[in-house]
Amino acid sequence: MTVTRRTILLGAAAGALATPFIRVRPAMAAEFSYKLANNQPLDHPSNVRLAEAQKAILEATSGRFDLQIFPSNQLGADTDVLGQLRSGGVDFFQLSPVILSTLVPNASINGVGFAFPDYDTVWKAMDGELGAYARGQIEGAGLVVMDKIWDNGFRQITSSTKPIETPADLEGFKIRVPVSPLWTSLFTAFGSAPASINFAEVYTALQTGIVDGQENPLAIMKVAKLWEVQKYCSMTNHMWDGFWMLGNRRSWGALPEDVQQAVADNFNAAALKQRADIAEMNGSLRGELETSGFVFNDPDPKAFEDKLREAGFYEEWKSTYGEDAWAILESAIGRSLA
Ligand code: X2X
Repeated sequence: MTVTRRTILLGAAAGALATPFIRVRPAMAAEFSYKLANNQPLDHPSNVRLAEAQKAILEATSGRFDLQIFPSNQLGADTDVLGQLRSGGVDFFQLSPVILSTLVPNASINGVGFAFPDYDTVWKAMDGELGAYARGQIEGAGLVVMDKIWDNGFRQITSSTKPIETPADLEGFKIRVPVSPLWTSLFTAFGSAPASINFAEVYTALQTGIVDGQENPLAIMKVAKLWEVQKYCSMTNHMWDGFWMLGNRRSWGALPEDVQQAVADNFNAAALKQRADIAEMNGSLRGELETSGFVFNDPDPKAFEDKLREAGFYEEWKSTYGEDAWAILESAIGRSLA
């Protein structure tokens, strides 16, 4: 086996190299040294802004609070790290609400297919009533969550075999989805063959042909170098996805109030900067990814939404989430889905 940067990262993903990549050492041993994990590569805007937040918190607390950041699934795949967060092995974890639904079922409501038309609607909803509803559910499950959600982005479908132009192109399509009932249900409604695979394994799954496609926002495709193992990128915008900043309740409770404040303020401020970074990237990424080899197409989203409705997808999820949660979603987007 040739050792590449990728095999090293896979080793890291298995926990072999549990040394934080991003680290500014405090002058003296900090009173609180907390671990933060996420699945995003080091050059994703999340990790760029987290590195700044780490410094800012160290300064604001006069060196009392030191954040150790473990990007790229260094501490394990998402569903494993969620367990570590619950037990306190990890103190903070940035996770998609849609994956979080494996623990907090209604947290995935922002991921309902084709619900959000644009970012204005997303931020109004997630900084407003829909976000408050989701955070209430998360806190009810015993986790701490910061107010501001970070951006992952609008998700697009890539394939090694063909562009996705119509819903019929998804029939029988072997596609990787993150581990979550909502994702599996969405692609089952299209008649695809979805495989639940954690992000840590996605590049290899595509490279070895376990699946023919996957779906992610353009920023993830860039930092994960997915053009190396995929050819077509179809701009379906089928779901908006973010990352909640989650905390272990005991770890959080052990911090004095002023330290909690410094951490929360800096995490929330970093989230807003990260949103702006992704918005800026969105302007240039398509061209960049085209240069790297992706072939783009723009399917009509309406046909895909209609197909989901015909398949009973919206009715099913309305009854799963319940009338109250569904009403908050529909009011946030200003239209009825089911
Ligand atoms: O796993 C994915 O595809 C990713 C990186 O988008 C999420 O965290 C949901």
